[in-house]
Parts: sequence; structure tokens; C-alpha cells
Amino acid sequence: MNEQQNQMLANFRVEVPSWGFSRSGTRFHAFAIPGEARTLSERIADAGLVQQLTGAVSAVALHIPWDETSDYQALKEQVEETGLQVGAINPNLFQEELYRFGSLASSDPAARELAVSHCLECVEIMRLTESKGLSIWLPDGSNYPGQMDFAAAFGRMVESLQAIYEGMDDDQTMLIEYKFFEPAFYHTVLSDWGTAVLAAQEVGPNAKILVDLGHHPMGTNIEAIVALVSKFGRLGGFHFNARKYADDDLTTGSLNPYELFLIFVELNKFYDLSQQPGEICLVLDQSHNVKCKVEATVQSVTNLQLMYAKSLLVDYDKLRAAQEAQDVVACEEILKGAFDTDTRPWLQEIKRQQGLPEEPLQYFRTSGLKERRIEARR
Ligand SMILES: [Mn+2]
Repeated sequence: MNEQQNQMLANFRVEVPSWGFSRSGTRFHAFAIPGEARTLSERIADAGLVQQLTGAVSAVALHIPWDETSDYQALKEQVEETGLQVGAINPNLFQEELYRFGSLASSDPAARELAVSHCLECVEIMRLTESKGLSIWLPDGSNYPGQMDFAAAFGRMVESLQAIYEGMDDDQTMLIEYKFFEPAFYHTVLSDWGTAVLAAQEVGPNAKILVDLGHHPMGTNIEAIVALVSKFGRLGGFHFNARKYADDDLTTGSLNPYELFLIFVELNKFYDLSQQPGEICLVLDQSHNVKCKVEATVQSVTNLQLMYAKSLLVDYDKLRAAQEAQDVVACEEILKGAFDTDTRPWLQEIKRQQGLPEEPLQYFRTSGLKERRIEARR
């Protein structure tokens, strides 16, 4: 690898979610994991710990009201003390009685008003914390044929998004996250990337779409979506996780690292991902129900670094030439060659230079950090 690739890997950063550090994230029992964060302060501290261990965290994404506090200035300072910034702010549009039949797309004006005003409150929190991304996911949809007028529901959602966008500043981005099913099962108002792009186009230039890896039907070619949406300037960010069946929120890179690599290959054609925070917001969205949450987050960050490193090794000129020559085998071999390269020694060398633990997971387990955390939070 050359010096430029080295710099790019060394500068690569991702956002970690506060909700990944405390007990949450399953409709079944949420198990008590020793050492898990119990308060907002502990969630911030854990994000800082992952940064201390990996050096590859840029920010901590927050969820309102789960991370609600009376003093956002103090929260911002606490986040900055850990060497991080406040990342995307995620409004909650699924935990109010009024949302039984939807939030931003509800046919009930009171539900829509509540949802819009909550999002505007989140925009105010963004100003106080200097967060630049409002990350919106809505549960709206219907369970039975005839329950909802598809086009009318989409129109109501767009109107609500426009009202929120009106209240945002020019340097703030609205991130629109789609999901093809759940909690509604017959139809979802914001079901796929095309729907999300349509909505973003209706809302404004700073409305972009957010791709959550767990929010697609089986077999969907996510890297192709990434390329197309990037081409039209509407890609805003990612929620990284892994899935086997649906929205499983597993450790990213645990099940299909090749997919992650192929996504980075497409992203590299459009953006310099080593500039974080940058044009594309890279965020983990995971809930670890059986693993130690800090360890699972370290694994996720490391998997992203290793796959990003592999994507930097692709010879893009050679790939284009092989594509032009219709040499299918050569095209595939160029990608496979990069993917099969062991990027762990390279990453370790960078960590050595940065004064970071070469094996962050091992370091967390053997340095006493893990035991002390468990002890302090008993
Ligand atoms: Mn998500």
C-alpha cells in the first residue's frame, strides 16, 4: 500500500450509537450483560472507551428521548471530553400511544403534529450539540389491505418531512431511513431506497437517504443501490449491522464481510471516506443482546476498518479497463484479489504508529479495563 492509502486507513472513522451500549433492542427478553451502561453518562463513556481502544470513532449518535437530558451543552462537553463529537440525532417516532396508526404519515393530524414537533425539538438539540444529521426512521404502514391509502399516506409523510426541513439550518442534513417491513407487515410507507429518494427529492437538497444494511429483502444487491443513489447525490449515510433473515442488528461484518467490502468499493468511487465527519455519515446501528456491548462495538469498528482497507487495495483503473474489455473473469479476480488480502498486519502497523493497542479486543480483556467496568457497574 502507498502513503495515500495508509493515510486513508489511518483517518477512517465511524459513529457509534449510544443505544448499542445499554440494555435494549429485542422484542424478547433483554438480558443483563455485566458492565453494560446504565445511564447516558455511561453510554458516552463507553463510546469514548471504544475510541480509546480503536482510535476509529468520530462521534456518538444519540436517540431522543432515550438520551434526553436537561443540559445539552453539558452533554456536548462530556462527549468532547472523550475525544468525540455528537453524531446524528435520532428522533423516536414509534413509542407514543398516538402513533398506533402512524406518525409522520398518520391520517390523524394530532399524531402528525406530535411527530413533527418532536423532530423539530431534535433539530434544536442538534443546534445545541452541533450535530449535523437528523436521522429519521418512521414505523408507518398498514397491516391489512384497504387499511391505508398508499399514495395519500406518502403525501402526508412528505408534507410532514417538509415541515421539519423548513425548521432546519443549511448546514444540517436530513437522513431518511427506509425499511421494507416491520412493524407494519402489509405495506410500509417508506419501504425502499426508491421511495426514500422520491421523498428526499420532494423535501430539498439537504434531504438524503440512509441505508441500513438490515432493512432490505433477502438477496438485495445493496452495493448497486449505493452506486445509483450516490450518482444522483442522494446518499447521506449508513447504518451498519449484519442480518441473516431480517432486521437482526448483528455485529457488522460477522455474516457477510464480502458485502461490506463491495459496498466500500462503490463508495470509494464517489467519496473520500477517510474524511469523517464528511459527506457520508457512517454509523453503527446494532443491539447486542448476548455479547458484551463494548466488545461487540470494537469488533464492528474493526471489521469496518479491515473491509475498508481491502477496498483501498482495489486497482480501480485496472477494474475499469477490464470492464471495458468485457473480461468478466479479470473483473471478478481484481475484486477477489483485494478482498483475499489479509489487511490485519497493515491495520496493526497503523495502530502501532498511533500508539493504540494492536489488538483492541485482547487489550480490553487482559488490561483490567473490562473487569473494572463490570465491578464499577455492579
Ligand atoms: Mn437503522
